[in-house]
Amino acid sequence: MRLLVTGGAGFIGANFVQDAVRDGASVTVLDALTYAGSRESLAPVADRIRLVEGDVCDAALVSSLTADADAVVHFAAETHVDNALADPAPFVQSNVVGTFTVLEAVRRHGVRLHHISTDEVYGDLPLDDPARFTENTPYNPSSPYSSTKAAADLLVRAWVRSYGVHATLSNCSNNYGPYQHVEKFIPRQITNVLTGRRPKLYGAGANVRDWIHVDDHNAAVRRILADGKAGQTYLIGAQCEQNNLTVMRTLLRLMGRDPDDFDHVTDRAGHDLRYAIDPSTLTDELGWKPVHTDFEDGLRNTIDWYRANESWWGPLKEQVEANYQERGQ
Ligand code: NAD
Ligand code: TDX
Repeated sequence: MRLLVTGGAGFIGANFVQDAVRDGASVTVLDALTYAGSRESLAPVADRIRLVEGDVCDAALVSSLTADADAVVHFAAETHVDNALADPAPFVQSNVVGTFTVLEAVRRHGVRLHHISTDEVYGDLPLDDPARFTENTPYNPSSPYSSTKAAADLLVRAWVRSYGVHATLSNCSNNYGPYQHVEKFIPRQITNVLTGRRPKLYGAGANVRDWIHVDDHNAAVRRILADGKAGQTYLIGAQCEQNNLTVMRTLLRLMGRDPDDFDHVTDRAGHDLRYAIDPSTLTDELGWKPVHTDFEDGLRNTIDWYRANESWWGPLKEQVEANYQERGQ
């Protein structure tokens, strides 16, 4: 299969591309190589892919690459909630206009699309309620990031209904694993410890996230690409709800530190309380199940990866922490 993978030099995209190449796919990556994208994340398969540095909003480029593909997997986006709060403009451009551009290209060339989205489009859930997100939960995004992802999802749904575009969508919970940018919660805390900084927890740390290993997310995407129903949305999650305080203390314990050796910092504006996914459509229809079900084991392997790959994340760390410091975080 010839795949065009947008955002394939980012965290989830690079892990996806590495797996897809090992499975025998022929892969072209389109990535703008923003601060979040990196050629090094594709180094293990560099001689077996085509990496095109370009913007997903460039209609002529996206159209010509799409014409040569059997399917497009669309990961490219601005992804960090704190950055969106500081400056939402690139989020509207890359996430909304970028998805529009991809949709017009797949419509023109009759190419299959899988659109990657997030559970954050559903807003948040109360802490003291067992309810989880399903495919029928109404959209209710809270942040500039999640509202642009929601807008993108709605464009995809409209292009399916209005133009018969052959697209599937997936909304996944919080990913962790190798190659995640050090701006995000888990790698930030690991690399804070590794560089002698104190880890930083927003507010009291009561907010709950539903964690999934990136390889389980990507395995689900491959199942959907193979057998997903056109027009269908699939929720991807590994049923691993944890509050941030617990994750912080677990990381510190696994790294041999005192579990309370961290700072409480200014909370995120509009901070979503809880995300939780009911993945039963995916498990019942497509038989997908997560493999990395031991979260502590997954965290231990992730810590080991960051310990062994300082050359990948080291050059990013100073700038990220300078930005956080400016925001009091
Ligand atoms: P990331 O920030 O690590 O990577 C994003 C990639 O997209 C980068 O390589 C960047 O250079 C590229 N990009 C950004 N704007 C672009 C543009 N205009 N043109 C071309 N390339 C551009 O993000 P990630 O965590 O790998 O997320 C990938 C996708 O998965 C996103 O759509 C995100 O919304 C979604 N998602 C992420 C998570 C998570 O926990 N990280 C969970 C659910 C869904
Ligand atoms: O230093 C920190 N301290 C802290 O307490 C950081 C960076 C985050 N947090 C908190 C905020 C969140 O409650 O940890 C939680 C996770 O934060 P992020 O890693 O920024 O993830 P989140 O905001 O939940 O969004 C992520 O999951 C859904 C991805 O960044 C999105 O792209 C994805 O759609």
